[in-house]
Amino acid sequence: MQDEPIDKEDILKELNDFHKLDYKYSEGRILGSMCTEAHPFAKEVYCKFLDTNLGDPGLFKGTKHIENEVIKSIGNLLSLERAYGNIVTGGTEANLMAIRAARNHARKYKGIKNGEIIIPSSAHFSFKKAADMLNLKIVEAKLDEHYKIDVESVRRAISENTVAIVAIAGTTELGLIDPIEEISKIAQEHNIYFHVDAAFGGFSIPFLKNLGYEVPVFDFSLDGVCSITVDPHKMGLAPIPAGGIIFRKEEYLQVMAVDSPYLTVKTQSTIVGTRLGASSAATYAIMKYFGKNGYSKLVKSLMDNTYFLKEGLENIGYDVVCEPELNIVAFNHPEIEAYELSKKLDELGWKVSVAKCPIAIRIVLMNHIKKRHLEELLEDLEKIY
Ligand code: 0PR
Repeated sequence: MQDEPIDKEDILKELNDFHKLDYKYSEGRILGSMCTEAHPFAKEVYCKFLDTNLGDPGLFKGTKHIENEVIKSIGNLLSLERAYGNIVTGGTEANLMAIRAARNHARKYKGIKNGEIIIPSSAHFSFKKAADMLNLKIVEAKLDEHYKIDVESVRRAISENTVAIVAIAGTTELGLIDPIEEISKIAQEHNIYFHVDAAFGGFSIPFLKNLGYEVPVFDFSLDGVCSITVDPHKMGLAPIPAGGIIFRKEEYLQVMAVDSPYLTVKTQSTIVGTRLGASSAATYAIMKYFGKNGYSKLVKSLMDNTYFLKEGLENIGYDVVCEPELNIVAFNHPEIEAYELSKKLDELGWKVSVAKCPIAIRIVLMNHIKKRHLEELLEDLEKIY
């Protein structure tokens, strides 16, 4: 740091120059992101709550009330009347909290010391971080031929050390929904904690259902489901960072509680201590502002774009790897290998990502990608073809 203060104008100029190096969502070229530009109203509210700290909720009673209300609303969306949980920094922290709750619960009530978690091989890498931090062994369940968790593989993976089973509602790579209902039954039969990672799908599946799409049940209406991750900063149009973790019972928070004697609240269950109230306030604002109908309209337009892209790709001759269930399309050129194709697209300015299972170009149809961008993309893909 330099000794003397620098003028605001100069600092801003410098920062703007750096910012110019960033890709902008509005350019419609970011095709592999699960985040998008937050809604302007959510950003406005976020700024108003920048100084609030939910780490000491007795000082910020109003903002704590907002967080509780958001958790209640998201819980209701997921068929849970009385929800417990927190708005956290993202899906990673939400999944970490769920697995920590499961581990502590199993340790307390079953005496399990060397715990294992069963996750599908399609699970997001955040579970690897959680297992590493919580000293748990990962047992990977296989996928079936449709790239969804194989139910029998889960059954076989269960041992006396299993502390949690995880399934995904909206996989990171393909946007697929695992057979949650069947896994929920297995978890119940064996009295094992069941966590659903709906970081991506949680803010769209309920609305798709209302719109009449055929989507499987994935939420708390299934008795075996103990917790669900659902991220406002993905499909919820809230600013980053905003993840959500919803628990069915308060005891899952209690088994994680540590004493925080000098604070206004005497125990804390979250991973993070000092934490943003702005994320809760912005999520509250956007959920009220959109309502169910607003989100339904948004999700419908994203699904329309998804089918538009899928059909466009098939018309040119690309192979779409699976029927999209949510707003992700994964595809391959019949001959050009996916990494090679992604390089060619990159040279044309398109920022795509490559899925690993199966290897394919993956496009997440978020709100910043408009029909005109897809038309341009299809034109480029036709030239490459
Ligand atoms: N669970 C699922 C199913 C996810 O897809 C993700 C992230 C997480 C948990 C973790 O969430 P956080 O990243 O909020 O902690 N999925 C995206 C991914 O890894 C995140 C992402 C977003 C990546 C924008 C790139 C990007 O530009 O692909």
